[in-house]
Amino acid sequence: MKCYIGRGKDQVEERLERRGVSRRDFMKFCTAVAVAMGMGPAFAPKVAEALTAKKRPSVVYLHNAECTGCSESVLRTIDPYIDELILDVISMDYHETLMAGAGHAVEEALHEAIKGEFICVIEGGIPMGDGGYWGKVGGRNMYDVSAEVAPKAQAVIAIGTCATFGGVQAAKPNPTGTVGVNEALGKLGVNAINIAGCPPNPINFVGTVVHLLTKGMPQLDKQGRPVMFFGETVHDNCPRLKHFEAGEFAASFGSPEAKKGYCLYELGCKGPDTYNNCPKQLFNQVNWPVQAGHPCIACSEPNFWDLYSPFYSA
Ligand code: FSX
Ligand code: SF4
Ligand code: F3S
Repeated sequence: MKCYIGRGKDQVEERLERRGVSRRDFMKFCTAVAVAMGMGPAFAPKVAEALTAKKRPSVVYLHNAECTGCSESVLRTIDPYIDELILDVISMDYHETLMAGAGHAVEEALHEAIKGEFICVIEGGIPMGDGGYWGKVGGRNMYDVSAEVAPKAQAVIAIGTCATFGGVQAAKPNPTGTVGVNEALGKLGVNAINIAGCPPNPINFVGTVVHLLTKGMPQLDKQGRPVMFFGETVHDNCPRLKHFEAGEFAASFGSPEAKKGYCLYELGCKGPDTYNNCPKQLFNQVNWPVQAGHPCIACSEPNFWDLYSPFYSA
């Protein structure tokens, strides 16, 4: 999957156009990324420049213990072009679930990719129990693969709550001893940027890559999450907030009150405790859980399966 390293701006734009992504669509996407980064629309040309630069670091994308929902979130978008856009603007050189190749050929591709400069993206938690027996890729356990690749990277991005904090497989009793990337690899000097969320918003991932390319390491919160995306709670920006403040709560799903936009707190909403930008950066720029009538389940917080369940009670 050697893709676009060394390709110039014109080639990238030409390629996008062949796939039905006009310059206008591309700039719209760059504006959305710029706004999500808190830089304002005027930063969009810089985003475009970073994503179409002649020499971009390649991305090596590893999978560990998870559901692949993070990759799905990046790829299964309502606008058919966005997946092409993301794959075309990022130089994705190795991705375990998207590569057409298999076996020794891809093992070689991985070893080639990590000889140069690259950003390592890790999706999924790392099973540490029983000597790492619970998850293997190419005959090696997930810890060994990540421990070989991540310390060589210019930057490491943990994508999704499984990679950041362990996620669903780390929920009690965590039979596989799964932990997040920083817990597993911190002792090797890895300091991953945590793009939390189950799944995370793809804009937060692309925005992080753009930040690394244009301004270096973003400012992180105590949980290792970029403040530009995780600096405010879901509750802070929720369109139902005025009803919360007025004491207007929906008592059941699908009730007239729920439809009128009343607050979902009594149905279990964890928005007040959850740092994420969902209300501002809708998924696919279309919708997000609370707008669709479902409480926030704190999916971008550490140990949310244990700490925030049951999900449907206050
Ligand atoms: Fe799944 Fe990613 Fe959740 Fe985890 O997501 S959407 S279980 S965060 O690692 O694939
Ligand atoms: Fe806060 Fe949730 Fe109510 Fe929105 S629905 S105002 S996030 S408690
Ligand atoms: Fe997750 Fe809550 Fe957003 S459940 S997707 S952080 S609304």
